[in-house]
Amino acid sequence: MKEKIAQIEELLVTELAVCDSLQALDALRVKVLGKKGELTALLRGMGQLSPEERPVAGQMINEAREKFTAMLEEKQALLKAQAQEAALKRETIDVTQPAAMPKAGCVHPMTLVLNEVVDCFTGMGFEVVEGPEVELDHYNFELMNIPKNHPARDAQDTFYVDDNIVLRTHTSPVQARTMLTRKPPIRVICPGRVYRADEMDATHSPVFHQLEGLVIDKDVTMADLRGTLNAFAERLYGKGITTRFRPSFFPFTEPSAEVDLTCVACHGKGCRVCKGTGWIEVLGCGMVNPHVLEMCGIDPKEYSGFAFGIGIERITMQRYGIPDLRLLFEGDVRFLGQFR
Ligand code: 2NL
Repeated sequence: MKEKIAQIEELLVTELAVCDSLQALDALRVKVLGKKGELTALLRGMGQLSPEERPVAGQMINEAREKFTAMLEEKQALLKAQAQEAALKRETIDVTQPAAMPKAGCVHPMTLVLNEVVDCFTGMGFEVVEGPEVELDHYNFELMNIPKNHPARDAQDTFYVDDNIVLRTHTSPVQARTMLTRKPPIRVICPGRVYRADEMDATHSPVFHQLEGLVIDKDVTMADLRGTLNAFAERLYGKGITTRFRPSFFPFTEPSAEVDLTCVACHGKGCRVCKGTGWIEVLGCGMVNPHVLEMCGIDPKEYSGFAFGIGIERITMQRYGIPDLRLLFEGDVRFLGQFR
């Protein structure tokens, strides 16, 4: 019996020495101490012993069981400690490594320009007003003196939601709403998205951005309009930049003008940018048509006003030399990343 136990111990010692995982250790435990294990087999074989031998053999087996169990547990503790150490090593974070910098975004060129234009006018005492992009035909067209059958409200140009509702084609309806709800003096700018049923190309988009301005007070004249726009031109483009007014037509202003700015590239000498003229077209404006004032609840005998409309895309493209409008809408980070 002693010999058999010694054999099992020898086996256990040899296998423990090469055992390198908790699973293998458990298999070894089963092999030695399990129900069908080697030591248990000795216990079963005790029936063949004489009654005198049995208690001695039983005690030897029990002592061996305790000893083997202790050996297995010692090895288990060792393997667990090794496993934990390996895990710690694997999961170590080097807190002294430099962090990967997060990618910073940047402001869209349209927003940069819009902010500049808005700052320029708020600096002169204008207030920013916004309004709905889905608008009643009445505010978008009727109040702007664009009667039924006027070419500007042709289905080719306007997105109709239904007979009475359109996607606004300019921000003028915001100003119409302002006139209807406030008393002069009024000094507002209305920036926002506007819609025209155009095909997308280098200079057209079905959605674009406008900023309109409106001033209504007693004795407002074309000189005030010119002075305001000259101040805008100098503030945005620098000293020495001035405006040139050319006669034009809009249904909502009378008289109306297209406004050119001294070419910023050549300061009026004539170059490729201004096609040799020394001037660049930037906006449309005029004195508010008395009929428009009247429809918007303002007495044209008491008050007069001027208004202007600026295309933000056009100013942005001029400012940064952007050749194609689509670059402003595509959101390509290779393009946008240049404006930081
Ligand atoms: C352009 C022309 C313009 C206006 C917009 C306006 C608004 C009211 C009354 C009268 Cl409430 N006029 N807005 C006036 C003249 C021109 O825009 O070429 N925009 C890009």
